[in-house]
Amino acid sequence: MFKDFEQIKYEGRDSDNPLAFKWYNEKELVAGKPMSDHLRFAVAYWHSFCGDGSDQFGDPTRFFPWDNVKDPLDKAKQKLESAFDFISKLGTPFYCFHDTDMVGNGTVFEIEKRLEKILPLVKEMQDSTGISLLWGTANLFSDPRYMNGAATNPDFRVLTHAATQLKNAIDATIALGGKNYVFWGGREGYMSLHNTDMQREIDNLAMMLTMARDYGRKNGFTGTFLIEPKPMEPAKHQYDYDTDTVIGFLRHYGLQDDFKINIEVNHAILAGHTFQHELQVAANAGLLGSIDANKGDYQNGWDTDEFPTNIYEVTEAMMVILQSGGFTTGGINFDAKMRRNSTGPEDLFYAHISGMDTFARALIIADKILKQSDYISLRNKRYSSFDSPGGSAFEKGQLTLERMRDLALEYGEPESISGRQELFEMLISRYI
Ligand code: XLS
Ligand code: NI
Ligand code: NI
Repeated sequence: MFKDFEQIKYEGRDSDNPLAFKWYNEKELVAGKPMSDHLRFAVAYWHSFCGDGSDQFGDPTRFFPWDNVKDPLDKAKQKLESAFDFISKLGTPFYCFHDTDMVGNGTVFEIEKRLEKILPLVKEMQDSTGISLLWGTANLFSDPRYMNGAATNPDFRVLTHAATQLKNAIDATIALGGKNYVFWGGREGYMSLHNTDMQREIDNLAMMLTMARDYGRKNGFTGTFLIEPKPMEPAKHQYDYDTDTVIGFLRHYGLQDDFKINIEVNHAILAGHTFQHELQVAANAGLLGSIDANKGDYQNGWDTDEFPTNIYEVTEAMMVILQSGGFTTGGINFDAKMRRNSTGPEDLFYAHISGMDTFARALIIADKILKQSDYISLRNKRYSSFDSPGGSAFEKGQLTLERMRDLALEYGEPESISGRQELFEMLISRYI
């Protein structure tokens, strides 16, 4: 599928070549590390090698050379070869997949058999190309058996099938040396509270995640388990609503030492937050794991999963990521799809090159803002009164309300101090 393309190279910002990087120069050092170590890009198997452009209103607009191959395993092999050819030529160090992206749908036991057969080939591909698995996951939302949820289904028998797929996807992730294992709770939520025992469903979700954690650890998985919050779609309400909700859930059920958060830009927007907000909440809790990079649409209310191009939004994000110390096992997965009317294989290159350049450029800008501008010191200065004897006694828990009243008397009416939001924004625009 991609045989007419050559290795994508860095040509610098003056290049006119759409099949070259203008900003992403993997070896270039930023904040003491090569760009590739900061960004840890991954290609998503589902959007790139399964997404055919179809939507609720129309048939496929994109065709793959393996579309008419009958045998599921032959199909999986052809797809695998093209996928690794694309990823190698693009030069991202990682990829991510759902079990069914790789081997197609079927009963959980058919998926199990096909996975068993294809895994040695995937391993070979990884070894010969040097591409690694950022995360694996199970698709527990597409098959009709999951229409009422997977771990939160009211029928226990469905949970046993979900668990089978989950076990096999964890096995596959371990066999392929995956750095993380992701849970996106596709249908873990409800459509109507009238027919839903919410508490029981959430308890059952936690039980399934606990079993997954224990199974993974027992079998040598040393990576990170990740939960990817999303407030809605396909369910009306999803239990992993946003980062704060997931942090409360993880702490309540004692999962916070093994799980972190995988934050997706468009999901943050659907939850009524900014991407920056979700990243900061996760960073505060020490649970910022990985990100699903894309771009939402501010004029509508669904997950459009566009490729990221919003330099302002991504710069804000990179500032939080840099300040939190960056990724360890996580990275930047392009959970993004081309528009329905982008139909050629070259479009898949353009989409990824543009997304990678956006992040690379934002990384450079964010590093400069943090290092060269007054951004950090201006922010710290707003809190400097907490370094006074009174303020620091308060933060250490040494004051009472009575003593606070005495201090109020002593200080007198505080003069107003500007928050200077426009100055902060000016700094960011200037460095962009
Ligand atoms: C869907 C999710 C999904 C997860 C993986 O909205 O983003 O693609 O990332 O199951
Ligand atoms: Ni995602
Ligand atoms: Ni999404």
